[in-house]
Amino acid sequence: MDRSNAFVLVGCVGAGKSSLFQALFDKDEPARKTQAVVFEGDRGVDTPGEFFSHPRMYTALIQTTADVGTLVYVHDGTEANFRMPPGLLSVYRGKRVVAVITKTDLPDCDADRAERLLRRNGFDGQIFRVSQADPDSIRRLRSELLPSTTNVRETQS
Ligand SMILES: Nc1nc2c(ncn2[C@@H]2O[C@H](COP(=O)(O)OP(=O)(O)OP(=O)(O)O)[C@@H](O)[C@H]2O)c(=O)[nH]1
Ligand SMILES: [Mg+2]
Repeated sequence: MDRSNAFVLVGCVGAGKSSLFQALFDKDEPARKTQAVVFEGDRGVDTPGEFFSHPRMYTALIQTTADVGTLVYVHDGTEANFRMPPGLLSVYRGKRVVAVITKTDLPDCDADRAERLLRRNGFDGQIFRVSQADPDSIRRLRSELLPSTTNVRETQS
């Protein structure tokens, strides 16, 4: 399967990857703890936070995402620390890399702080802000990551 147009969500446990994944693909099952890599056809991949946080899982993460065109780093907007494993982004040279700051609806979310954190750590891609409570924020991101959503439905049915 050609996943060069697909995106993969990576980021810490609880960052909001699966909630975002479900919303991007317009599903309404609540996100449960992700136990394994989840593929949505040739358009998207969701990964468990453990892949990102545990060095012994990097090989699995890198193999899973090798053929995917866009890497999406998902950062919890309430989180003041940057836990991106050193060197991880350089593995993805040649891919489009974007970041998403989640949970902007929460009072302790500080999206500006999160954005500064990413920039300070050398992240120079596009940064999006989303909230599960703001459908427009999801729509904006969907139009970037899934430019032809109608085709997704057609190929799946
Ligand atoms: N308030 C609020 N809560 C959110 C948002 N996005 C996710 N959450 C909550 O954050 C928690 C973790 O969300 P998940 O989507 O399961 O996180 P994950 O990154 O997939 O976590 P793992 O699968 O363990 O790696 C859940 O309780 C979600 O309901 C958001 O935009 N706003
Ligand atoms: Mg998950």
